[in-house]
Formats: sequence, structure tokens, C-alpha cells
Amino acid sequence: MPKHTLPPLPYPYNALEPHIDEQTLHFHHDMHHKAYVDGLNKAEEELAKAREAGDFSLVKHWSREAAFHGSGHILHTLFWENLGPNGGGEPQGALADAIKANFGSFDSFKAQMIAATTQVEASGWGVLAYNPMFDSLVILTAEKHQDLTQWGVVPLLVIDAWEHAYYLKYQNRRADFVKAVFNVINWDAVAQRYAAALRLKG
Ligand code: MN3
Repeated sequence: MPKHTLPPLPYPYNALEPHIDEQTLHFHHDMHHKAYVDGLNKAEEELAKAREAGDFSLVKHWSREAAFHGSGHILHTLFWENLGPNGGGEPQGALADAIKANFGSFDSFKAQMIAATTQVEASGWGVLAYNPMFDSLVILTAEKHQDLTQWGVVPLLVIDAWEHAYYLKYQNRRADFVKAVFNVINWDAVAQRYAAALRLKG
């Protein structure tokens, strides 16, 4: 099984200043995200060993580890891709139309996304997702990113609300951080993801 690797940050570490500071991005990408990649590789290695040995006595543990680290790796990869130095503003085209159709307006969507992400208890994420089964956009939250998923959704935009994502700069002001994230969202990337997700429509 090929090993997972930490994708490079798709822009310089200071590219999101002043909204997301350079030091936080170094810690967050180079250490936190890398730990998920390493943890996922470890879990998959241990599961492969278990299959070879026919010994699944620890399969629950390693399955949980694969879910925890795998979700962390996926969500962080999306998070970096969701952001960019020339972000902000509002989406255009089909994504803008879908946001209006599902949430009433961009401002209503933004208000719900900020509130939902801000109110995640403890560590977790706010997620804008496309559900191909319903052909609709949905705002979800994940208090623990390995739990509480809605099966079949395609994440389009995710926002990290773990304290490590903002604490150095924003301390306990998570709402200020979440609002600032909206100044650096790469809506073109989100729109491309939406276009790809639409092709999954059953
Ligand atoms: Mn994080």
C-alpha cells in the first residue's frame, strides 16, 4: 500500500497574513497535519500486519486510528486548498447559484457557516458539503472529525476550528478567526470541487 505524504502548503507560509499568521501555519501544516499523515500510515501498516497475521485483536483500535488520522489528513488537505492569498469576496457562477438556492443568499449562508463553526464544542470543523444523493448543499459540523459524518457527502469547503488553528493569534476569539478565514477563501477552488461533485449525482 503506498504511503501517504504531507502535501506542501500551496502558497508561502506568510501568504495569508494578516488573517492567518506565518507562525501558526508553520505549526499547523508542518507539525499538526504531518502528525495525521504519519498516524494514518502507521494505522494502515498495523492493519496490513493484522491481515497478514490473521490477528485482528487490535482492529478496533487501528480502525479508529485510521478514521481519526485519515479524516485529519483529508480535512487539512482540503483546508489548505480552500484558502489563498487572493481570496475573499463571494463565489460566482454555479456555486453562487447553489448557495442562493440552498441558503437564501450568500449573506445567510455566511452567517450560518460562521455560527455553526463557532459553536462547535471543543475541537472540530465547520463544513460546507454537497450531498449528491439529495443534490443539495449542506452546512455540517464535526465535533470530532472522525465522528458524526453524513455518509456520502462531498466536502466542498472546510474550516478548522481546533484551537491550534487560531490560538496564537486569536486566543479564545474563535469567531474572529472564522470571520477572518472568509477573507482568504479560494472560491475558485471551492467552485471546481462543486463542479466535480455534481458529476457524482445519481
Ligand atoms: Mn488543524
